[in-house]
Amino acid sequence: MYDIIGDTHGHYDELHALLLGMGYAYDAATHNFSHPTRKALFVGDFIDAGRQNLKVISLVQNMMASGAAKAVMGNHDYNAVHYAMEDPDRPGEFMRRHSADNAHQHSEFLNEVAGNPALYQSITDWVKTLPVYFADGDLHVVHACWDGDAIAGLKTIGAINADGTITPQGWIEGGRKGTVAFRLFETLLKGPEEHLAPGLEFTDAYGRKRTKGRIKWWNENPQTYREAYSIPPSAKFADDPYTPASPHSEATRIRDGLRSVALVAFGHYWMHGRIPTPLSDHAICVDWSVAKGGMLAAYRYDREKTFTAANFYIAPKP
Ligand SMILES: [Mn+2]
Repeated sequence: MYDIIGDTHGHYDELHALLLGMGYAYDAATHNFSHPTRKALFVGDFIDAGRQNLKVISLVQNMMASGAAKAVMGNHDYNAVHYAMEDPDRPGEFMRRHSADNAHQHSEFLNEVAGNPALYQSITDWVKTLPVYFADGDLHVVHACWDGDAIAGLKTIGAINADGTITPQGWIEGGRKGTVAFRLFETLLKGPEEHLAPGLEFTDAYGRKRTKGRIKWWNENPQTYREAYSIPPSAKFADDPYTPASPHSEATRIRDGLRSVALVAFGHYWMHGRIPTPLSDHAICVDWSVAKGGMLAAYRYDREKTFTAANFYIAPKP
């Protein structure tokens, strides 16, 4: 069955150790891993932060080509395509701005492809072959947030194909702020935010006043604001009883949609702690922050009906 592997962010040595530790065999001649009975299933975010972006990418490419792995696209992978893509309406400009912040976030990857435009192009072309979601039986996998309405909506407007890959039109609309496609891709790949109930405000880590909260969409029945949104403990209302922001709350809509989804696995949320645990019987995050001093983790799925902490696997230190 599937070994669901968290965000790698250019950390090849940890990935190599993780796969060896799970019983995958490495073939140095082809730079490929395989397992007799299992498949790797990557939740995306292969690049940025770490210094071994190309080794990670080429391994995932080889594993997918040989049938040893499947993968969904992460927001860093998605951003890489827009960063490299010229805006058809504004020649000389790119779909993702080459601002100092964006360039910095992407710098380790850009350094590795510098001077090799053919390789750079081949990698962004490969990212375009990745679907934005994956489902097999009970198991549903997406980089940041499972939202069945968003997936259906992207199909309806022609932004994704039946297999979950992004259409040429989807790539263009997804890069334009204010479009439906932009918002729906952001939900799936970066996770949803919404305005808090009127009057609620908190100060974020950068000292900015915020009235929007990042939804902890996997919490089925949040009792407090802290359980409903990622907000700092300093927020005065963190432990107040939670009420939805509005009758049409985005959080409520996504939670309602999850009732028809048996199991959901995702990355993206930079989990912390020494021992990975499921978020609930039905939800796991496999991103345990290898790129921020944490660890690379996998969840070894065997078609169980509920997730269990015992099935998490952590890479030995390489
Ligand atoms: Mn991410």
